[in-house]
Amino acid sequence: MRIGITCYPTYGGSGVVATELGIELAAAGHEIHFISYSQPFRLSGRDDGIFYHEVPVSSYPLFEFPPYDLALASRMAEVAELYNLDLLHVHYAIPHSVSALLARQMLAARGSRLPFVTTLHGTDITLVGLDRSYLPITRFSIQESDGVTSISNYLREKTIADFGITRPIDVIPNFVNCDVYTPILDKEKRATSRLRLARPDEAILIHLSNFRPVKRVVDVVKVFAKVTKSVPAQLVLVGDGPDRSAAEWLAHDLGIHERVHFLGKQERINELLALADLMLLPSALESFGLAALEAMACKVPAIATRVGGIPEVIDDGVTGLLYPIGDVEAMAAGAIDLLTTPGKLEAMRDAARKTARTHFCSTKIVPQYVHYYESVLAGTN
Ligand code: GMT
Repeated sequence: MRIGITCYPTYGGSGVVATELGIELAAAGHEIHFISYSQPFRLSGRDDGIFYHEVPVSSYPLFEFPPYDLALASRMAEVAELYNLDLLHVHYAIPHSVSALLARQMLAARGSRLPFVTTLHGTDITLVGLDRSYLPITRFSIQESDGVTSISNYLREKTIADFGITRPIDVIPNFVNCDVYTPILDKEKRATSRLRLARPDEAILIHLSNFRPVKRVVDVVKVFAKVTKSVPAQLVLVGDGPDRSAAEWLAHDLGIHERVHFLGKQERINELLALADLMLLPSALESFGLAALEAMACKVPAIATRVGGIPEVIDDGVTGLLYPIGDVEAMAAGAIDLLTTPGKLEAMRDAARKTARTHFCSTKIVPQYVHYYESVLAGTN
């Protein structure tokens, strides 16, 4: 198949899923065309079968807000025609599904068919999409999509309830490449690599996000401050965003800044995750929690919140621990218990990897997308 993919190219879960999907589909022999305002950050630019088409957005003194959604629709239609695309797959409804709808209409007027699939990821439904200025058009473009998928049951139910969507929505969960996101089996190699971040007797806790308010990064530092009073440990924070400075100041004010490492945006996240003992993910909401899944595949269980789709990924007490939002006391107690009770963390590490492998490997999930595309093209979805 020749598939056009549109996503936000920046640091964010929906862009990660879209990019990894494109890479997997290309490896399976499909031709993938990314259409976005810049190259998705996980694309190397050298992958066979993957093409990138930039969307130029011209400015003009009259435009206070240059209309990206229109430029995107034009480029989608153009790329579809030039490269004979079979379908478009857009990730994150706003504004991508609206642009895809326009592109489909433009091509229909020229006698060509361009069905599009919208994948709902999270804040497009739970936050931004609910804003009155976006809700009617988001609802319309979801309803009019040729196929709609959601990354968790939670998000599917939420979309139906809050947007009154009546067309079918299929759940295709997020996935991870279990050969790339994998534990370091060689004990000596792992121990040597960990020395870059911690002493041999110290635990490594990790957080990975875009540091938006919904991630509650300040809670990460608060939990760690309590853990480090009982257990020798280092905290590694990967990513960047609006709440980074608040977290940096808190680490400083609590006098733990020498044990808290803000690494910023990193490329080989799999290698960092594999060095950690535990992930901290105290988000106010996650429709799925891709970061937790990536950690689990590396044998790193997460201390997380019982919100949104997280319970669909983490089995509380078996593959991680779940707590109410903001309960830093309990999260710290859970982490300390895991790190100090002999055998407990090891059992959870094994269970986390097993769940990732059994339910969420790309080898299992990507064929579901291919099957879904086929049903959209056949009009049977
Ligand atoms: O707001 C974000 O966290 C980014 C957002 C995105 O779409 O880029 O992430 C959402 O999609 C991810 C990939 O499907 C999910 O793993 C995240 O749980 C989800 N974030 C939220 O629901 C807050």
